[in-house]
Amino acid sequence: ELFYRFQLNPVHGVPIMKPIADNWERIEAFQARPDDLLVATYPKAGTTWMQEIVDSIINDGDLKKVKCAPMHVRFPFLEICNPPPVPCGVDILEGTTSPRKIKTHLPYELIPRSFWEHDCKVIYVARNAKDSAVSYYHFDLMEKTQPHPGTWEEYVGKFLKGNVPWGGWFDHVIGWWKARAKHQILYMFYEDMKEDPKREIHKVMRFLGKDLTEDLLEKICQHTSFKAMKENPMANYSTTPASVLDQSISKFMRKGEVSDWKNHFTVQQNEMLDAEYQKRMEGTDLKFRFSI
Ligand code: PPS
Repeated sequence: ELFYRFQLNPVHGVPIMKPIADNWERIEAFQARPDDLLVATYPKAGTTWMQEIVDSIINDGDLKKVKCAPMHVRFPFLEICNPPPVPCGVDILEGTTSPRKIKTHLPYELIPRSFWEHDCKVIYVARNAKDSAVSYYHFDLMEKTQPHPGTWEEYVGKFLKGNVPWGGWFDHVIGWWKARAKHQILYMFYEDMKEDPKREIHKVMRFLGKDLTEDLLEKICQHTSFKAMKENPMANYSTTPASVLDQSISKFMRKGEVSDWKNHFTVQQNEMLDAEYQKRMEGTDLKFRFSI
């Protein structure tokens, strides 16, 4: 079988899946172009949702274009790397015509410097730690290349220690938050997007320098709703083989809600996370909502 659950190897102290760590020199040397657009997230923060929004805006709401190919083709994943013959993200991107749309889960410190030399635009999406953990746990059960999450109890421990692919949630959201001072970064929150999708899509539109009509905005809202994306084979990863993403275990478009963590965290696990949150967020002006 081509795919198996990879080990995590540290890259500059961040646990990264082995094939990505093995390819690190090429990822680090990646050549960005000034008109590249990066969507950066900690895993499970709403990456795919933002990607679909961005692609819809860039294509002026022309859904025929947006539905032309699965997400990973329209919006390649920068660092992703599997054993040959599957091409790595950097190979795919080198052969992609501009303007490129690029997905990454890399923490700010690991982004290839070329992106900053060209002052590329970045949209970062952050989601509260508890819902991120729940979503990541279910994903790791069904994503067959990532380490097995173990029990939920075990997973909460690993998540808090940052011993999961792409490292710790706290370092990630804080690192990108601080980076806003230096770069063109639009920092978005999953909870805001759930609260008022049209308001948040409008923000993205402005950041991309677009000015779409109210009707088109409405159309994009509909097209990027959880229900529509769950049913859209070009957005729901149903084209990915079950040997990699086994959606009979858990759907990629699983629940799409804020505060599902209340159905998973025990009182004690919740207190543990709250304590860590207090400690780690102190001194930052970054705030998350755990319910809306
Ligand atoms: S990945 O693998 O990191 O790219 O995953 P990512 O896309 O970041 O996160 C998947 C979670 O986002 C939810 N999702 C949505 N929520 C609301 N609206 C829309 N349109 C939407 N699309 C995806 C998806 O259901 C996953 O969250 P959970 O909580 O597991 O349902």
